[in-house]
Amino acid sequence: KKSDPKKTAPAPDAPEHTRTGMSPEILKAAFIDNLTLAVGRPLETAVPEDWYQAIALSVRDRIMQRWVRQFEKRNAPDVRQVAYLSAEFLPGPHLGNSLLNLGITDNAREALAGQDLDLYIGLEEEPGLGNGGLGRLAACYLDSLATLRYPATGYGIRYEFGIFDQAIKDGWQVETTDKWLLPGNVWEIKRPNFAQVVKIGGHTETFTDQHGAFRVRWIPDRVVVGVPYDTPIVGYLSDSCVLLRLWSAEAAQSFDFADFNRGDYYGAVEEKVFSENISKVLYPNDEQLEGKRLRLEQQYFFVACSIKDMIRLCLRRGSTLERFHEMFCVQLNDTHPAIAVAELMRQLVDKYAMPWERAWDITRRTFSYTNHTLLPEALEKWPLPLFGSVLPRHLEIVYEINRRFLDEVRTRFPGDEDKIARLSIIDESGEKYVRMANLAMVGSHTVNGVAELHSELVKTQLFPDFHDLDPKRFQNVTNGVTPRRFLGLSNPGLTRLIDGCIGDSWLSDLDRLRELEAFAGDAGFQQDWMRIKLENKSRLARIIRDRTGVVVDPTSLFDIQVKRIHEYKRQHLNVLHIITLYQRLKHDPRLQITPRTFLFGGKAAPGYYMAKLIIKLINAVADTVNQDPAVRDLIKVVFLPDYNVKHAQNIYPAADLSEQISTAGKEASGTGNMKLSLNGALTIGTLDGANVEIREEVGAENFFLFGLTCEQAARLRADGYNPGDYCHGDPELRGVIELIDSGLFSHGDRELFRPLTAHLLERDDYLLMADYRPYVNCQQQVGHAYRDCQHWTRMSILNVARMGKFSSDRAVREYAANIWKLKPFTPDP
Ligand code: NBY
Repeated sequence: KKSDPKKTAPAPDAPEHTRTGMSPEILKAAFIDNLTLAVGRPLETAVPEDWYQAIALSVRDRIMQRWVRQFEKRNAPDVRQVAYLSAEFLPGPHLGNSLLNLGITDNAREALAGQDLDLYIGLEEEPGLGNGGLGRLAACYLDSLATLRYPATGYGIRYEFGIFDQAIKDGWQVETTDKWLLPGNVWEIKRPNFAQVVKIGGHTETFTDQHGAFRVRWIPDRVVVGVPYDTPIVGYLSDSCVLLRLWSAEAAQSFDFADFNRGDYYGAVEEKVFSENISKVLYPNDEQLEGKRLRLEQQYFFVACSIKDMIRLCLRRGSTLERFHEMFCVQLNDTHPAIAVAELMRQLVDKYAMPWERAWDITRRTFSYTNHTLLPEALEKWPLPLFGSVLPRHLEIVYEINRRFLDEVRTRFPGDEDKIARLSIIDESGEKYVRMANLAMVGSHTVNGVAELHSELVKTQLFPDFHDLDPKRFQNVTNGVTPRRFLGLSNPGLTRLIDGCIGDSWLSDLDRLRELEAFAGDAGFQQDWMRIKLENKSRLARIIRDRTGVVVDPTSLFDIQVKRIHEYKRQHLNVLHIITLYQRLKHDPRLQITPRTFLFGGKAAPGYYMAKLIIKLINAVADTVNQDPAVRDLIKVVFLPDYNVKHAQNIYPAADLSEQISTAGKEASGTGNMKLSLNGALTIGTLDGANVEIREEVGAENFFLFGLTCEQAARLRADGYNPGDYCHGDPELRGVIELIDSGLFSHGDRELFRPLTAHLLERDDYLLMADYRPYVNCQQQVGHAYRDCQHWTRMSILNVARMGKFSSDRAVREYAANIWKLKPFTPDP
């Protein structure tokens, strides 16, 4: 056994500041101080919520110490930092993770002698400021940026209401508002002194300045104030922090604005309410755009605040804006912040009177853009009249950017007007739109996809014309996940076992997990491995029972699909398999199958009818199957409501099988696939997104592959796909569809699921019918493999051992080296 002493308590020879204030004695004093001074509670009457606050504040104090100590390093003249612009961040509860990253979990436990730290950690409401993978990825990257000591800020929106809470009533999803701020948020610090004023609407005017130059000014019809709230994020066993700076909209109080509401008190109040609307609520759509004015205002609001903040910092450090791109690189997390391209141009040209060419050069050197989707319905475009009415000056700037860009294109491809129409930032094929992806492309020096396959498709399917123009601009950075939260924090049992085997440096050097390969065949190690998985499953079984009333057997195969509900992710293909097993058990009362627990979790966009119907179908099948004595408890189906980061942390460690079954070519990367495999689940999956690379890493023999490849899918569609043929040619599949249509799962209602089955038989955009038989057969192999405990465990160990590549540390290093050209801080002496 190797051991690495720095894991829990900083070693005696660790840098001074990482040692002080971390002992159990000092932590205890800090908890009590904060309980008294900040929470204002006598020890005797303190309730768990008070303790949570006191502990969290004490932890925040220690993070702030690191933040302040870094001030000079951060502000040194040659330091370049990355601004990660994202409309979404899904950090998950902070306390447990911060304790882990500071290396003081055990000391805090000792300081609380006898009290239940886990109870306090469990009280924290998570900031649900994102929809899914994209928001969670941003949070993983902040963890890695801090851990690897890169200078960075995450800029986003402090939504008052994050992603809705999901309840299930009568099998249907019901949404309620997420009130994450109600109990207060101890992690954030309001910074009113760095507030920014943002203009919206109105018109533009031209004028001649004192030097006789032709200039434009924007006369808005509204202004709002953006107030930043800062949450420092500490790195793992690092003296480094990054900042998550989220903007909240407030009314402009002192702004002497037009005279229409002078003396009009109620008008002024209305104005206030109006302003605050901007950061009120997160749009709960993933992969489906909602062309609402308020959404565009949100995007512009946080982007304008963030760009102005960067300009402020640049000038405060004594630099001129000529060097803006040397001080900041800005990563656009999808196109949601793409308006930043036009906003930086506006600032440089209109406000700082820079010549266009110079400003454009700086802008192009500043931005890079990450694409997260190929789905056409998810590509952002704004109707031109709407765009112009919210951002009149930006529309002019976009036109000018486009004019100059298309002039260049014309000289390279003379006469190719079709190409020009495809490249144009303005879609003029019918009703006119501003294409945000084209704006992001034109305004960035680099664009990247999020998995190798996806990055290829970005070049060949999504932006072939841009690729023709400048292939060097295209890169791949395969996504990664933080092993701190998703293994160290959420799977302490497995973490201890791994520590005991290979030492504990793997948590910040995930490639070292490879050393586990040597133990994959070790009988004793396998025993421990299985015992921990069973403990994790038993814990999840209790949570399932408490939250849904369903009793599941922890020794059954835990077959898990947790992610947003979407047709392309094919939760309903999973359901077709469940019904297949059900049908077999009904036909043959003595059939032996591997006992399974099917677990689903995920939210549907509130306006996405088909996704909601899929949730209803899962619950309907669950009700029928779980009750039916003919099933003999061999299969259980559970829909765990309100899937979020907190629940995910309980689910991943308990998974045996990870369902990654999207139609090939549709899932950009996936990150849940990585988290599940990192916790020892085997994957059943298609060759889509990062599944391809996961399979490459873990070895084909440790991965259950099925289904069409993306080339085969394309060919099938091109040749004229007829889903009905598959159904009629496969009696078992036909039986499954007929069973749904019979009303068996819907109290005799034969119409309820008809839209779903009809779609599968008539259109089947996501090729479920074509992939059904390969999937069901592959699942049979899974069931069979699970019966060989030793072999399964060996595959599980090898999956974990080979997950090193999928650390967000690797991904962030790639961004830093290849895109941002960023250097980490040197550690304190
Ligand atoms: O980004 C996801 C991809 O589907 C997944 O494959 C990938 O691993 C992950 C990280 O790269 N995309 C995603 O989560 N997208 C959204 O949440 C989202 C949110 C809002 C909007 C669009 C997409 N929107 O248009 O408002």
